[in-house]
Amino acid sequence: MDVEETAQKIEDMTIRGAGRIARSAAQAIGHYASNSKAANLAEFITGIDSSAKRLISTRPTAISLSNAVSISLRGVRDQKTLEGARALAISNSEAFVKKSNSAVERIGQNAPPLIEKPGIAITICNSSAAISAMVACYKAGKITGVFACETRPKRQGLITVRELAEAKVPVTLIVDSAMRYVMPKVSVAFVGTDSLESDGSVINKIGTHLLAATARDYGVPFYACAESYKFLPASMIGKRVEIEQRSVREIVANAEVPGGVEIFNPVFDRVPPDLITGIITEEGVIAPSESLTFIGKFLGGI
Ligand code: RUB
Repeated sequence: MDVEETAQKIEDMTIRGAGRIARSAAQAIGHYASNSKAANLAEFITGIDSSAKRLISTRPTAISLSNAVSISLRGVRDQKTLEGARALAISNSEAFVKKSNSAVERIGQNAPPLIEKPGIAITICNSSAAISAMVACYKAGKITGVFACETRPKRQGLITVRELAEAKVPVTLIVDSAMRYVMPKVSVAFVGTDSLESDGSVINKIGTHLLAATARDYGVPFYACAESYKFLPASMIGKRVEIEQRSVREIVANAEVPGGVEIFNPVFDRVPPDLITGIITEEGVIAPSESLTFIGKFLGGI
């Protein structure tokens, strides 16, 4: 899929979820590199730079998107020939997609040993990494089922229940505000991660902070599942992840509320590190306080 089509699909959320967004952006860079009709290296670099800019502009919160683009462009500008630059962009983007897919699988493998006593899990939104963890835990006999929050306003919980049901994991759909009601029955929370900051804060779908606070109130361990490329390296120097606001029409249709009523639709929130039991990455499970060291070790050069 070319850059513009990919960008539009990310904007309208046909492609969504931080990992999928990242993989599609890398593939779009690869597509540009394979199909560019640039006459020389300078033209190729200009084209790839504007492709990168277009892709990164689509959604602000998923740092995986800009990291995927940076990783796909690594070393490309230093190439001496057009063909060298083309080949490197293609191989970088292919390697990123492969690594990203295997990271999701490895996150799944790292989850079951964390659970001592089998019970019910809870999740919010739709995350390929969290699904991988929950499916692996179910197969290992570590969870007996999942409560999936509906996730207003876009109801990504419906995708989660479909994916879990397809994987034969018993799943119960609840509205978001039922999370506290069911929490006494829950043994573990697994959520995905849109982005991470160096202090160990996890940014994920709106409601994730509420879920983490509720889990803490009931003594339920709360795990964020995150591929290493979801960290924002610039958070080490104080930059924070921008929280995306989307159209209010995702919440209500035009005539549903009187004119003059303000509607606010922030779609992510930030879970503070003290509410997070652990971050499950493909490189192992870390405490939020280990995030800084983790970024230094695994994200050098972004
Ligand atoms: C998706 C969301 C997901 C993370 C992680 O939000 O918050 O939990 O992106 O997903 P949206 P994954 O639907 O607005 O993109 O583990 O698949 O990367």
